[in-house]
Amino acid sequence: MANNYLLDIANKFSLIGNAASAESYGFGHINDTYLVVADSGTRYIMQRINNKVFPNVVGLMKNIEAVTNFLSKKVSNPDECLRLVPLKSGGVFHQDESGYYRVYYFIEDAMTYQKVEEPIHFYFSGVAFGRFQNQLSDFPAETLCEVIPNFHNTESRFADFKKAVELDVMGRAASVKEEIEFALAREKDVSVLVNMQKRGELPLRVTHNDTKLNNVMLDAKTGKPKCVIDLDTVMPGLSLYDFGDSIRFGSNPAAEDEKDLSKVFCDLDLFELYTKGFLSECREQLTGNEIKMLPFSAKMMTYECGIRFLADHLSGDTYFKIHRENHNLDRCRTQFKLVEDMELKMDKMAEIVDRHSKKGN
Ligand code: ADP
Ligand code: GN1
Ligand code: MG
Repeated sequence: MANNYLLDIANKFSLIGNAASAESYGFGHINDTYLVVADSGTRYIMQRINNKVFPNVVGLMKNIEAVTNFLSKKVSNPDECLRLVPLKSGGVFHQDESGYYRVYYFIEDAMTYQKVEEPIHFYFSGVAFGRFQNQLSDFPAETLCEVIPNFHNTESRFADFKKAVELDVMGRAASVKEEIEFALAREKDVSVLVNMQKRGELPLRVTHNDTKLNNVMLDAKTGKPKCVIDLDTVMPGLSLYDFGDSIRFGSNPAAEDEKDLSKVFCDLDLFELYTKGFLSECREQLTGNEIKMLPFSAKMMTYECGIRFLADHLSGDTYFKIHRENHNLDRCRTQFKLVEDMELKMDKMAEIVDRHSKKGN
C-alpha cells in the first residue's frame, strides 16, 4: 500500500496532529498492521482488516466497540485496554475500495513476544487472559455477534480439513501423507468438547479465541500484563479455547514455524507457569468440568491449529499469510509434534492443573 495513501486514510481519524509516517508493523498472520506516527509525536496502530477472513466487518467492529467500552470502565489505567480512535466524520472504521481500516491508540512502554523469552512473560500472559475472562464474566454474551461461526468447533474444522484433502487443489496431498494420517488417527477427539457443550456440561462464555502470547502486551520494564489486544475474534465460546490456545503457542519454547522439530515440545514448567497465572485470576468462576478439561483443551487447540495449517497448505495458502515455501506445512508439523508430546504428558498436566485449581495457590 503506497505510503501517501495510508497517510490520507490515517488523517481521516481524529489523531492528535497529522499523520507523518506509516510503516508496516508486527507479525500477525491475518490483518495488515501499520505504525502511524503523527507530527505531534503521538503513535497509533492502524490496521487494514482482512475482510476475506472477517466478512462481517460491521459486526466485528461492533463487538470490539462494545467490549472495549465495557473493559474501559473496569480498568484503572486507560492503557490497560485497547482504545479505538474515532473517525473525524464519526464511526470507528473507514471503508474504501482498498478495504476496511481502523486505528487504535498505541500502547506505549509495552512489548509483545513471538515466543517465550523469559518464563515470567508466559506467567503474566496467563494472568492477562485469566483476568480478561474474569472482567468479561458479566458481559452479556448474547449481544456479541459470532464473527467467524464455528471458529473453534474442532468437529467442523476437521470436516473442512477432510474436504481440503479430498479436493487436493494443489496436488500436495501425496507429499503430506504422514501428516494427513496423523490428523485422521485422532478423529475421535474432535467432538469431545463440542458434545460436552451440547450436553450443557460446559458453559458458554465471552472468550478471546486467539490467546497467543503475541496478543498480549506486557510492560516493557516489569513484564506485568498491560493490555490484551487483537480482539477481532472475541465472541461467545468456551474458556477452554482461551486456555488451550495459549498453551499451544507458549508452552513450546520454539517458534510456531520452527523447522527443527527436535526443539519443539511442551515444556511442563511453562505449562505450570501459565496455569498458575490463568487460574489465579479466574479459578473462582470455572466449573469442575472446565478445570478437568484444561489439559485436553491444550492438546485439542494445538491439534485444531495443526489441521487448519495443513488444510491451508493443501488449499494453496489462501488463509494464513506465508513468508516462505511450505510455511504452513512447517507450522502444521510443529503443532503435530506438540500434540504427540502433550499426549505423553497428559497425566502430568492434569496433576499441575489439580494443584493450581485450589484456592491459596
Ligand atoms: P493480527 O490479527 O494480524 O495478529 P494484531 O492486532 O495482533 O494483528 O496486531 C499485530 C501486532 O501489532 C501485535 O502483535 C502488536 O505487536 C502490535 N499492536 C497491535 N495493537 C497494538 C496497540 N494498540 N499498541 C501497540 N502495539 C500494537
Ligand atoms: C491467526 O491473527 P493472529 O496471527 O493472531 C489466527 C488464529 C491462529 C493463529 C496461528 C482470525 O492469529 O486463529 O491460531 O493465526 N486468527 C484467525 O498463529 O484465524
Ligand atoms: Mg495478533
